[in-house]
Amino acid sequence: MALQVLVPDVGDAAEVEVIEILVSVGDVIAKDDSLVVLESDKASMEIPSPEGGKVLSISVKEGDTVNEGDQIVELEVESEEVDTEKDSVESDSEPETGSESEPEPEAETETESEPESESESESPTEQTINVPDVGDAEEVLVTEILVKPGDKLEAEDSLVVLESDKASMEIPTPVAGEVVEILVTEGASVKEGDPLVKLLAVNTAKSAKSAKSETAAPAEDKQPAKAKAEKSPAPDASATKPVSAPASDSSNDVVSQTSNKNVHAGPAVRKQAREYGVDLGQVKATGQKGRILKEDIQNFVKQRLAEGAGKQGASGTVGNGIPPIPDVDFSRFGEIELIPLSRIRKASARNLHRSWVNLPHVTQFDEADITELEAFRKSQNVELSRSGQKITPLAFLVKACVHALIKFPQFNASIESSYDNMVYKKYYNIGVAVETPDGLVVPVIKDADKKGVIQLAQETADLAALARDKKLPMDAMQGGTFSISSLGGIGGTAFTPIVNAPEVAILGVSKSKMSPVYDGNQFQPRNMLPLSLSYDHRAIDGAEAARFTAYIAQLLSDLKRLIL
Ligand code: CAO
Repeated sequence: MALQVLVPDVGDAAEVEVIEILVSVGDVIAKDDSLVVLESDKASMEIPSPEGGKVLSISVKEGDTVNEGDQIVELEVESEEVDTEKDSVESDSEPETGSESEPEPEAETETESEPESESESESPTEQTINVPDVGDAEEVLVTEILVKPGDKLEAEDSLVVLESDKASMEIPTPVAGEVVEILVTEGASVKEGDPLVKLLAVNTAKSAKSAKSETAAPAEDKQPAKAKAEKSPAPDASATKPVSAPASDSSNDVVSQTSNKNVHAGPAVRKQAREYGVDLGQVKATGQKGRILKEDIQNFVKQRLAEGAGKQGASGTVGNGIPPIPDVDFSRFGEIELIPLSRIRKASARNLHRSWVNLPHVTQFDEADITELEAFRKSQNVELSRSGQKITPLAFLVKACVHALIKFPQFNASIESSYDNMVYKKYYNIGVAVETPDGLVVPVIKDADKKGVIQLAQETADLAALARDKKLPMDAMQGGTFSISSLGGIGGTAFTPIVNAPEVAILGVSKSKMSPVYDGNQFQPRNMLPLSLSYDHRAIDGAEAARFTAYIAQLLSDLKRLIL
């Protein structure tokens, strides 16, 4: 049967605006799923569905102004108990809608002491402003405190923002006066009748002004009272504090609060922003009339993560206090061309940057005498050439690394970010950095400890070919426990590779060359291979790294031990 869902009682507000439509025709929704967000001067509220069912039609559009009793949607519901009479539906949904979110100051705001008589008394009296009736919600959250001790308020100026599951609402003061004490903290749960703010109340706006001049702090006089600054078209305040505004800086406070007040967002969006620690004032709104949507918060978070930092703070730093590299308009100095970064290059840039800024890197250098190994390898290649196979020094390096990892398990481990545990891995998966036209990728040779040199050589060549053809499956790049970056085919004497976190070490290999090596009696021509082991100093001590690298060099120099 069809069920019309109507705009419920929306408190004091005669008209409210439809800010967001949260369902589409054809949607199947559950009871209490939110249908639309309505917004008055003081509150935004999600209107829940009184029943589960299918949305047959939507009678409003974003930007419409609606009144109590207007139809919002028509639902097809299965329940036989539903009363199709409009009045019944309306009253059913009323408690859920946060319709009490617009408090009626005179009726609902309790005071400790009655205001004095209606005469225009100049003598202020102390009053406590309590949490008014907040509708169905038993407890609501104090998401923002809009005033501070010393602020001079007119009647109806907002004191705090309260938020329930379905609505956020500003609580106004029923009387003019000066704030004496704030009796709640942000984040506190409160219920009807709980004290919010203690005021030195005066009965008329005129007398409030005269009270101001007696106690106003000089700095405050130059600034509009915070609540006044918030008299913007926006309905309610952002639920988060801007990161860059120090709490103690009252001038910053006023500015940031004011900017937050220009934010349009529903309770669910504000809740999400709070959970992510997002300052809504910094989020680009894509909803109607500049309203922030959930997607805007998600995009904001994604963008911040991608940037690895975010907007520059007051100290000229971002993220971990690292100054950002400014974007320069290079076209001012000459012709330029913009070429978008490949997906691989973007991903590797992010990974490398993350490792570089998070891990204290140290690089240990050594050399391996591979004279005999090279003679053996070349002889093997002659034999293998008939089958089209080839072994490069890299296959022996993988083998040597696996031996060393078995002997020094802390290099085949990861450190927990909590620093509680080291995670020792009992499998040996060696990542090999491969240069491709689109950027660096690191395919992984799985269970390298179970494979012989020829198989390792073949697998490396196959993985490199797949990587260059962009055909590497995702799982071929996962599960690595240690990495090797070989630039030996290209050149160089040494370099400092970046650890492929959460691994703790990476072996860099440069080009081997014949060098004169003193044997105690004379110089001998030996083929020396430069090794550069970068490691995460949080997980590995320098002495261990020196032993580990020396052990690899020793294995590469002693072919028999390596092959065994
Ligand atoms: N010293 C001297 N010669 C070496 C050598 C070394 N350390 N390593 C390889 N060579 C030789 C090979 O034997 C081969 O010689 P031949 O052509 O005479 O057979 C030649 O250099 C080319 O080798 P290769 O590069 O094709 O093969 P590989 O197994 O050594 O390396 C791979 C494979 C995929 C690792 C490599 O092609 C590659 O992409 N390297 C770049 C990795 C990179 O960019 N690292 C930087 C990452 S930032 O840390």
